[in-house]
Amino acid sequence: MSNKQLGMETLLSNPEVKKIIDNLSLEEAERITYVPPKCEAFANKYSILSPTDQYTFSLDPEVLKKLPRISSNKVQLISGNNETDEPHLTAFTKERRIGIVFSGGPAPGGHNVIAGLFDAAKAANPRNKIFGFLQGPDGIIEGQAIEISERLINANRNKGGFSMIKTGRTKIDSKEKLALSRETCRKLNIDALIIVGGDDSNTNAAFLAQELFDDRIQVIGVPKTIDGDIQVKDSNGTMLCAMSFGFHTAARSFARNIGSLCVDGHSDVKYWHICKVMGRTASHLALEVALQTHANLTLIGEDLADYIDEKRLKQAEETQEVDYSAYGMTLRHLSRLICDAIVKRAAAGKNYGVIVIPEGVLEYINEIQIIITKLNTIIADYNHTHDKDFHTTFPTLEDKLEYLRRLVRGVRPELPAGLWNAHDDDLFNDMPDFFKQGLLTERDSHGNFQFSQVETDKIIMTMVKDYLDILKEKGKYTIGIKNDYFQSMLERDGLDPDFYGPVMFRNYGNGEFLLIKQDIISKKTLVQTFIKSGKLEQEEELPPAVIRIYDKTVPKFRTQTHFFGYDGRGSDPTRFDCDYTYNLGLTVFSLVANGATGQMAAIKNLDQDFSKWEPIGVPIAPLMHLEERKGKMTLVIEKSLVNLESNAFRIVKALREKWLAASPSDDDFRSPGPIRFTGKSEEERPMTLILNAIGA
Ligand code: FBP
Repeated sequence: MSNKQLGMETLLSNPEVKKIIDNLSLEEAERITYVPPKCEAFANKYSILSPTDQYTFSLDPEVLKKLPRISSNKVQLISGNNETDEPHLTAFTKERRIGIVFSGGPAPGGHNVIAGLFDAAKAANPRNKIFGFLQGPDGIIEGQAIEISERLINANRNKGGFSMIKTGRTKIDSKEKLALSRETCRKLNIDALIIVGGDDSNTNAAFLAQELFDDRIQVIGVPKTIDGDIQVKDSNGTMLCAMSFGFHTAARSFARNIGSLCVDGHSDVKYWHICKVMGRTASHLALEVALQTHANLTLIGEDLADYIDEKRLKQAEETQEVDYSAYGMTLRHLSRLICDAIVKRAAAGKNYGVIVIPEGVLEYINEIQIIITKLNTIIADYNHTHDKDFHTTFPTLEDKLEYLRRLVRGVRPELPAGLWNAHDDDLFNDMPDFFKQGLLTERDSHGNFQFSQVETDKIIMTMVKDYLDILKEKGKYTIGIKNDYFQSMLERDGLDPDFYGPVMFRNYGNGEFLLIKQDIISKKTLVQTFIKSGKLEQEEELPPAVIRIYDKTVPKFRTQTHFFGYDGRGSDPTRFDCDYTYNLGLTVFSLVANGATGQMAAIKNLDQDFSKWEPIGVPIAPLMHLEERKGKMTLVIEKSLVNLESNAFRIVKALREKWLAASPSDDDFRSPGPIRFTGKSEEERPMTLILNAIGA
């Protein structure tokens, strides 16, 4: 130890050290001072709502029955005014107590929703109070809330996460929970409840709006989810809400890292990077990542569901039969498609690359979807008829499997006939344990299957590896050798390439990359081929340069797996998400101050320049449809999936071969770079939005 070493106390109190280890990084210190611009309507002192018949929806009859109080809501246009009449002034500036809650997974920008709401509420009446319910809907049920202070807001402006009040996934779905929520609102004298959440949470907001209508408690939803699957169009196809908040940031965050993996792969040329990206059902995030990075292969779940096996179809036509298995993707077939891509790149000398797999891809594989739906029903049935839930009663995989076996033997005759039969049991038992475990994993409080808990990538890639081994044995998976390289390596050792080349390669003299003959699958068969051709004597050895070249044709399939999800959800928001969420917060206050309920705050024209953004209120009830949840048909907001007719998807599809780059030309990767808060180098809106708006 040196004598000059400073004591720890002195070191820690050194101003330079203090600055370096401060919690607030330089980037965040700059972030919290950013003031998002306001939509034109909010540049005024007051805002008013105008219900419009310009946008119409078709209502599911079940909605009319279950949500009569809010089912006739219309789209509300919002405009600003610096002067207003007395009744509106009184209503707008009335003292209010507004509660806000985050529900579901975090999404970048949530803090700015609160900031926008806070600023607008205080500007309308400084006595207005905003309460944040803690840890999601549990905070409402249990009456746990904090008053949001200016100090708290200022420390969190433009920052990622939901850490200010945390979040949770509880659903307010029973009479008891509803009664407790009502009690909390009454105790706190809450005038309006704001639910910031995804499709399920906004569904919940609609039911709360219905239930709390007579208590005169307004309920407003805010479209949050990195999955990007809340998109609202009216029945004429006019886009009212093009994207939930958080999507842009999460996609940019994943793309930045996947872009770096493209660079790494392209540099050390030995790994296939397998990147699973979040998105429980919809593949919007994977699609945006594909556009941002040009990864070699991106699976889009919705595309697989639409898959038709032309070869099988043709065979069936010839035999005049109907082959139902030709429609829709199987796991086996999917693994074959991935192998095809890998084999093609290897033939062009590229035994490396990047594959993007959306976490919800299995939902689009027919055989798996059927198993998931059956298990949903079985688990829901068990929970419904027993005191202890399925997962507590059957803690281990073996316990669960035993219960399923009992079902085959008919222990629950109440279940639909043959719901779980011997065929299902066999199919299920053929799967690896980790997959079975994943499929049996606990459903979330909304009854959703938790795809993030399943090692989707492992399941697919295990099958890919197995099939690649078979292709390797058949001599079909081989690394192409650049012709120039072959020539120079042999000439360097004084050998004539034209003497050896035609014996070894199936395309010698034809093509930039030479492919080893299919029946040369080992050094032994290489030697035998030369002996057979008369260019090598028995007992004679092949020159080392030829052996070295042969070794280079033998592929090793090496993978590195990565999961992108939670990192993107916790990322600091892009400027797009900062501006979007702040204006959503302002919209929320406008809806509340103008007496709306059962509406979702939204910003129209997100695909256009900020000057064209229009705050609106979207009625939640018409967005609902019936869907299977926990084994029952339930009214929920319909998720928006990737539209296969959209520009964004069609472009990705058209460029698939180019980005696969299974050709002598270089890879086509694109590096999106980090999320940048300042400067002009970050695109202003999600690429998907910009592309889909072209020509619309
Ligand atoms: P929300 O729909 O609540 O926004 O959450 C989306 C999501 O991030 C999915 O992409 C992912 O499957 C899931 O949350 C993971 O949930 P959990 O946080 O419970 O692991």
